[in-house]
Amino acid sequence: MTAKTIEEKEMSTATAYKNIRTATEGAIAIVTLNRPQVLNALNTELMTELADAMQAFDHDEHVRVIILTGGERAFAAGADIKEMAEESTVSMMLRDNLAIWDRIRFIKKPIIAAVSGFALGGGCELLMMCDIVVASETAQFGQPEINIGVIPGAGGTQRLTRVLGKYRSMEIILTGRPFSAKEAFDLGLVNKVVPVEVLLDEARAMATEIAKKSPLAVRLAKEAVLKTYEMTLNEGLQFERKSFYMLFDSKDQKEGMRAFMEKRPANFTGR
Ligand code: DAK
Repeated sequence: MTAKTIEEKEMSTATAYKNIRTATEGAIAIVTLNRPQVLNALNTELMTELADAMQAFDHDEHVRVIILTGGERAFAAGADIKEMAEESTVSMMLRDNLAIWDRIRFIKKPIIAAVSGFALGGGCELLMMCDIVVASETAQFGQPEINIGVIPGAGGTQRLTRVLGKYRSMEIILTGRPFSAKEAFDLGLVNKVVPVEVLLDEARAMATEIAKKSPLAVRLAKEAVLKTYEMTLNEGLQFERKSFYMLFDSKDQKEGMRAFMEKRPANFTGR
């Protein structure tokens, strides 16, 4: 992959979105949050566009991996406080933004978050809906909702606790304190911390590696790992076994195993 920037590539990619940018590079789709003037605050319009774009890439057979990123200063500084400030319980319930967020939760293709700068509140929750997180050394994480009189509302209390355990998660959510990329790495919240200049290249390298695999196997592997959160060990093991057996009806399984025996790289077609 050349060091071409996303911006350069996007000049040839026309999109109708106002708050995000999208581009494809072969089998990799890149979605960039783009409201820099408010540090990519996640308002309803942006979240709707994000869910639309993610779903479109999920249905696009040429795309195998999605990278979700923001700007250098902010991945996203949370849900848009100005949009929410005067809402009531009823209006929040009627607006039902969680339904939009859920559309991202159900994306079947792997999503790699490439995070630089602020990833706070809903921004941190958004990256926790991704499957792999690469962070720049300047990334800053946190669940600061407690500072504005609310609590995390898009999965923070649940997903952060599953990753960090009760005590560390409790401290982060009750104090609202931000934490660095290094701490996030030590806590197991991010896969890798890299200099900001190579953040996207690192995400691309991971995406390129995953894009070479059988998309069917990748899809079932993602589904099986996520089942850990919802099933008992016994149910999860049964789900895994059935998914494993299912793959033996695919051309990719035959191709993968034959390629191994013939000592050549496999060419997976997703069939
Ligand atoms: N919302 C709206 N605008 C924001 C924003 C936000 N979250 N974060 C920053 N901005 C805006 C600022 O207002 C400012 O705009 P202007 O005043 O210039 O018009 C601009 O971005 C630059 O920000 P600052 O001037 O504040 O920049 P600083 O470098 O001084 O500070 C900061 C950066 C990130 C530390 C600070 O902006 C900050 O503390 N931001 C708020 C962080 C925060 O509290 N985030 C959590 C929000 S609550 C749900 C889904 C999601 C959620 C809940 C439910 N459902 C589906 C049910 C999520 C909730 C949240 O995320």
